[in-house]
Amino acid sequence: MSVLEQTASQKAIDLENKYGAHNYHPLPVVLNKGEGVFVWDVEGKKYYDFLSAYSAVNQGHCHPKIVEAMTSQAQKLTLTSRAFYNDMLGDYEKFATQLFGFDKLLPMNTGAEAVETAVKLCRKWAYEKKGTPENEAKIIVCENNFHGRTTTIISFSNDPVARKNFGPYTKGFIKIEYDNLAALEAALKSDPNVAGFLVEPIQGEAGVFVPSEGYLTKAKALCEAHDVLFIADEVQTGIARTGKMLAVDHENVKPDILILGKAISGGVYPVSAVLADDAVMDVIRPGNHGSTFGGNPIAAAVAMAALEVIQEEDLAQNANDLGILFRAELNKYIASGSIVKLVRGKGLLNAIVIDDHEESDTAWNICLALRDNGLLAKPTHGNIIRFAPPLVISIAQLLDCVSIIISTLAQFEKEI
Ligand code: IF1
Repeated sequence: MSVLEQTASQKAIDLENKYGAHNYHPLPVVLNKGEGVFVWDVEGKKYYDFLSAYSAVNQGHCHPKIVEAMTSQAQKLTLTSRAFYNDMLGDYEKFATQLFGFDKLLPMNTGAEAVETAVKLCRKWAYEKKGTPENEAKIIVCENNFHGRTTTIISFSNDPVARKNFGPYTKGFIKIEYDNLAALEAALKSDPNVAGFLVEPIQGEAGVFVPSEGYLTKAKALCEAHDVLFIADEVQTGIARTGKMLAVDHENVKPDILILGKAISGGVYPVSAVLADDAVMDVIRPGNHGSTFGGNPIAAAVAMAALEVIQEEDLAQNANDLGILFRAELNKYIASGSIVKLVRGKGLLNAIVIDDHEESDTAWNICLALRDNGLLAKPTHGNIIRFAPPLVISIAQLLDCVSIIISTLAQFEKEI
């Protein structure tokens, strides 16, 4: 790499450091092109993307069908607001509600907005349908959850970095241990004003924690028994990431409220959605909720194309099959090495746990070395590295990535 080329990366990094808020600590790589499972940096180096923008780019970078949907709609009509109808939203709502099996869809833009929408919907349902005294509704959430960054959402986070000094916090949330049905039952019994249970079918940010077999089924049954809404946050686990269209599909559980985001647009445009049946969604009346961009024509066109790609390319099956291959290959390495404690995940949402203390920078250094070896990944918490490639990855590409990961890990074996 010549000195001139090197300044291209450093220039971009320096600009962000000088003019951008420091709300992230990115891996030092500056990307300017993406295609399928690959991204390129400003020096022209090619990488496998093993983060997929936190599972927003399940269909692969710049998927031609999704990009075409965006560019073609962008030349017709981009935004009307919801003050008027547009000719794309109804088709999208019909397509998505039939695909996921719900009566209605409320369109928003980011995952956090969709989670906030679900919280508001659940509370209003409780007051107007269940007779909960106003302002008394409670929503059960899990320890180590990640549902977004708004003030209400971080009010029920237990991550001090995401929460501290952002108070005063929103009330009305009860925290329980994840994957603990007894704790859920106790919380349901503890307060007649519990309105909902908000849960990630797999806890992504916490470190890809897959709950016990049957947890979602029994949790939904407990909610039903207590007339409480089961709210599934599938922003990260949805859209085929875990080997089914939705992670709840592994147990054939239908949530009362379904939250989608990220890959519902293939990472081409901010799109999120909240789906529910009429018995819940009909508490929302004109003026109760909305957003300038929610349900805009581009979002509708892009989301339909992105969801069609998932179906046409059978990406859920690919995620399922290649996830099994990935974990099998990593487990072979783990049996022979010592630096990795375990690999866990479902479909192509996986993580390895480095056998080191939480505060160590080993996972970070491994990700720097992976970058040098042509694969981009990032630690979640401390010693956990998430691996989540686009679902379009082929077997040959996956095996190529496995050999990059294993040869990189081997560089660190003696360091621990
Ligand atoms: C960041 C984490 C992942 C999510 C679930 C809602 C949202 C997210 C299950 C909110 C967003 C993103 C946010 C991004 C990094 C990334 C992330 F590390 F933060 F936790 F994926 F694990 N529900 N997750 O995972 O959606 O508003 O971002 O569209 O904030 O650093 P959003």
